[in-house]
Amino acid sequence: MNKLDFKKEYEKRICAIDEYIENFLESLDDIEPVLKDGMKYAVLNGGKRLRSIICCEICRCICGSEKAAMPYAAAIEFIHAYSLVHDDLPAMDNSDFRRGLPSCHKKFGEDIAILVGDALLNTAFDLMLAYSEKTTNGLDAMKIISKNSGICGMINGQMRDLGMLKKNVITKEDLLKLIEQKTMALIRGAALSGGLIAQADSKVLENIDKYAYHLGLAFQIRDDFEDFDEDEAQEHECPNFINIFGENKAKELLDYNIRESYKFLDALKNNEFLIALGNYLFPEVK
Ligand code: GRG
Repeated sequence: MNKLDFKKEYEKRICAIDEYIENFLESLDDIEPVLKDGMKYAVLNGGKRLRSIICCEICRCICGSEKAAMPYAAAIEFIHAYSLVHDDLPAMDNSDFRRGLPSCHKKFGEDIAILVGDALLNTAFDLMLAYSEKTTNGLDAMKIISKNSGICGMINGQMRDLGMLKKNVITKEDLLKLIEQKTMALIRGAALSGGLIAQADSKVLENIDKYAYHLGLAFQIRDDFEDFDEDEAQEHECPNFINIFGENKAKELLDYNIRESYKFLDALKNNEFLIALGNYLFPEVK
């Protein structure tokens, strides 16, 4: 897929997810307008839609349509958005900006931002539940998303992250364990839920999981390279792949994991868009 076609396809997919999310949120009645505005602000303003697109695209590669995956993809975006809203709060990462705009608590106040995060998480499960009986493997898809975003995944990863701040020595194993849950788990949940809804067999699901594992790891290393530059500017050092593994090793790991992710995509038919997505996110890895 050439760059121009990819851009068009990517835009198309972002629009489809945003339209679904917007229509869904609009259809909810009797909600305090500020709560709905906060939810829309947190989920719709910018963002790459990486996890939801992966969920839909994996489904499309296997069964030819992404339609059945859409409610799950939207739910994953809700969960991702809630995690960002809560992560930005003063009690967590204390970030004033998100996606180039004031973070949710800066725009709406801390009290409302906490409720916006809660509402996004709860709504994600409402949405998945509404489809779980009429979608083949819908319940399994919901379970994998729940597991990967909850106390066996993202929430525990965030807890480990908080614990790191109190540790004097952080090992490579500590960092990997933290990232596997905080960042990679939701990406794996997104990919696997798409595969489950497409009724992929266990061998295909294994390949999908490995694809998402390697992509998720590379994604975090890239994020750490970006944070590392910011941290240097702030003269304060957070534990990340660059200061724990060293710049060269971190770069080597990033390249290795992207190449591995492509290997596991080979097992999927119609994988052109996902390969092009990898090239777009990591243009330096050939
Ligand atoms: C509060 C339970 C809870 C969890 C927070 C996601 C997270 C856990 C923290 C965000 C901080 C961070 C540096 C995460 C690692 C990489 C990451 C998830 C970046 C943001 O994801 P993108 O780049 O965001 O996909 P967009 O804005 O494109 O949707």
